[in-house]
Formats: sequence, C-alpha cells, structure tokens
Amino acid sequence: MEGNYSGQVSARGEIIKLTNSKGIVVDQRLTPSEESDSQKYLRITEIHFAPLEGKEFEFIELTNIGPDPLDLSGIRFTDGVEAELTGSLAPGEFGLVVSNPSHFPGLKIVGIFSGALNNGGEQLTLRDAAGENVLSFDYAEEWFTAVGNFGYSLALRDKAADWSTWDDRLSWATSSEVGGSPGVDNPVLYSNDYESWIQSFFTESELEDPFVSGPMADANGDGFSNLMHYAFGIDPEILLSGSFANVVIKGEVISLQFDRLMKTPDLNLTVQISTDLEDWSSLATLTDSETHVNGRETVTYSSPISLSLGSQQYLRIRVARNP
Ligand SMILES: [Ca+2]
Ligand SMILES: [Ca+2]
Ligand SMILES: [Ca+2]
Repeated sequence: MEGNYSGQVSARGEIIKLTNSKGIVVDQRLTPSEESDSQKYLRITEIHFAPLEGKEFEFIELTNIGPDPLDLSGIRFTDGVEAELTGSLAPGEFGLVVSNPSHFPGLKIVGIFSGALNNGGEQLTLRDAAGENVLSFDYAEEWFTAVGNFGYSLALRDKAADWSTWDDRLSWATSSEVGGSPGVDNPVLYSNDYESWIQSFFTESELEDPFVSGPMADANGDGFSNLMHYAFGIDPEILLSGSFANVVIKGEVISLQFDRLMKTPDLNLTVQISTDLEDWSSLATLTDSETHVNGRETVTYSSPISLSLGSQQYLRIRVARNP
C-alpha cells in the first residue's frame, strides 16, 4: 500500500490508523518505539525564567540520565527560545542553555539562546537531530508564586519520570534557593508555596472552594486560618491549639519558641511585641533555629526588651502572605 502522508511518524511509537473514504478504520497498527538516545536520556531539569537580575540571567538546565555520553549536535530548542546545542554530556552531567554565558562562569554551557523565556509561561520544545520531540511542554507563571515573583527557579522533581509529565505542574517545584541551582542537582528540600502545599490536604472540589481551602478560610474551625496551618506545617484538618508555642525565659531575655514549615518564600512571618496590647510595633529577632528532617524547623524569637525593665510584655506571631 502506498500513499502520501503529512506529519511525521513518532519515533516514540504511536497508533497509525488506516481509514477508508467513509472514515471507517480498516486497519491499524502500533508503530515500534525507536527513540533516539536524546529522546530517551536528555532531560530538562530546571528553568529560570524570571531572574531578579534580569533576563540575561535566565537559564535552562539539561542533564543526561543515560549510561553513556550523549552527543548534543543537531539538537535544538525550536519553541520558547531558539538555540542549537553543541558538545556532549557525560552520564549524569549537567549543561546549561543561557542567553549570556558570562553570567555563568565555570559552568558547562551547551547552547546560547536568542530571545527570552516568557515570564508569563510558554511552550518549550526541544527537538533531536531528526526533528523528533525530545520534550515539548508548557510552563505557566501561576504555577508557583515565588518563581514568577521572587527570583526562584522552576525545579524538576524527578528527572527519571516519563517524558509526558513535563507539562504537569506537579512534576515541578519552587527551587530551594533564590536563583536556583544552575549546573548541579536540584537540592531535594524545595521551597513551599501555599497553593502547592494545600494540594495534599483537600479534595479537588474543596480546592475549588476558597471558603474551604483559601488562605484566610478556617477549614476545621479551630480559630486558625489555613495560612496559619501552612506557616506551622500542620495539616489544616488538625486542631491547632494555642500551646504550640512555648515561652522561654533565660536570664533577662524572654523568647517565643515554635515549630514552623521551612522555606516558605510566599510567607512573611514575624513575632511582634507589645507592652500594652495596642502598639505592636516592636519586633522580636530570630535568635535560634534547628532544622528537622520533615522540612520543619524549631525557631526561637527573642524580645529586645529586657525583663529587668519590669514592664509586662506580650508576644504574638503574625503571618502574612506575600503577593
Ligand atoms: Ca524572562
Ligand atoms: Ca539544578
Ligand atoms: Ca484551622
């Protein structure tokens, strides 16, 4: 059987259907998967699309997850940014595609792109030498507040995941630090954001209802907003009592000690002091923190007002969401 066709038969394997003039399928078969090495092993692991220093600091990080060196010649970005890749990547090695290599001294550069990564999100397409898609996916600004607004990068969680999951928000996270981790493995302790954090605690319909899952809602009616639960890293369905914070007195210094969720760039947590319960302008300073394995830390905030002054003082924790 012969005939003309348009499009390209995917090397990843797909179902090809032969239909007759009435549109009825008369035959179909699954084409064999003959993925190129780059389709199998080349992966985008990090995207920094909104650096605080400006677009010249944007980067896309790639890695070779395969067992052998990977030749990058002929591989290109065709959507989002345009770039020809060069050189090769050893197994496990990272390479960067950047707009200005002088901002990445000492790091391996495998491509220079023209254009810029859109801060509003866009489609990125990486094609192999045969024109086959290695990865093609959309990222979106609204996925993570701190990536769009506070200089964090979009960090891939699992580079061994199936290629089809790259345009799923849940495959990504906010980088551990501002500026991300160009050229090295993404640190596993990602930064949190309220929208991602609540996903584990509410059903799909609850997530659509701001009166249940919104930051100012109090899902379990314990008097603490969901945002407060997020700040302390406590399930919004678990009752928070006022006793989660301890007052510690050492000599003349009064401190408040409590556990909180680490790495919350979308949150502004302060401990305020008042001597009259009206003026809360004073701030306690963070004097100690101890990291725990579960992504929480015990923090100690100390009042600058010495107990020897004899006045009463009140401490309160204030949590606000950064826009
Ligand atoms: Ca940008
Ligand atoms: Ca990285
Ligand atoms: Ca609550």
